[in-house]
Amino acid sequence: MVENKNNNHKIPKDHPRYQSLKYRHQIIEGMKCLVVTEAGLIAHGRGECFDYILGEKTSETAYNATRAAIAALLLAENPIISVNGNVTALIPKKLAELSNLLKIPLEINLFYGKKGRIEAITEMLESSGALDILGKEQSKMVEINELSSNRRKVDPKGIQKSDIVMVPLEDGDRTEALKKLGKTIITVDLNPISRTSLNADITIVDNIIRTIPLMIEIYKELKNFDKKDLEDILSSFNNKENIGKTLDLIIDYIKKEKIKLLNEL
Ligand code: PTJ
Repeated sequence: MVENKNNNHKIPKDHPRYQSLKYRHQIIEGMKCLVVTEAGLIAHGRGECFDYILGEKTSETAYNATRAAIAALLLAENPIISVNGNVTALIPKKLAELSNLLKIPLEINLFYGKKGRIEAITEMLESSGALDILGKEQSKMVEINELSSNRRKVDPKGIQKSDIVMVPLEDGDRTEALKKLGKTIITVDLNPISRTSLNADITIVDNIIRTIPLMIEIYKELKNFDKKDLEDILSSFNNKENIGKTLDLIIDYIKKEKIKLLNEL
């Protein structure tokens, strides 16, 4: 049973939408302590909608993209995982575990730079066990000229010097700007046709709550692979083709739901 501190209503574990409600309330609680921005609630709802029409499970295409992402991160020289409010509120412990295992820093990079948010996110990540957090000291940040949003402020030890950036739950323009700077982009986005999804090099169309634990599992499998095997995984992955297959999955899912509905008539 999860308590919804919002109105003292308890969510029973046997509720058919238990998982979904649990994460909703994590986002709401995250907003109350400044980790999540108000717009983060809307972003979460948009994600839920796509998750619904993907059957709320990791597809084969998402699995393949996640495997390619781990291969790319293991081959990278200066990889970095960019984190925002939603990602932190949804899966802080596993995020910290992934960062610590792969020895990849987490860089806090926010679209909505409200006072107190960086401190709140830092606290949540640190108390979840994250050992290497960048983007904490605004005075030490440098600016990316290609970007006008708050996301232009990056850590010189992180995103600025990175070769690969993982940008989960991203809004529009940053992927394009980072790509202009020659960086390889991995994203996690339930919307397969968002600008970020279409512009990234590796697009994982899945819920971040499933992706991060899966990344840990796949890392354990690939960590002793040699360079050549990792390069083979990467070169056999085609992002555009994979997104196309994901769109087919959505079409098939809707068609199946339609057939079920018509058979019930
Ligand atoms: O914490 P901040 O200030 O950096 O702001 C973070 C948000 C998420 C509010 C900001 O980046 C934003 O407005 O993002 P967008 O433009 O709403 O895009 C977020 C994308 O993430 C959308 O395509 C959603 O479908 C997708 N998304 C939402 N929840 C999930 C998700 N993808 C994967 N897993 C989710 N749980």
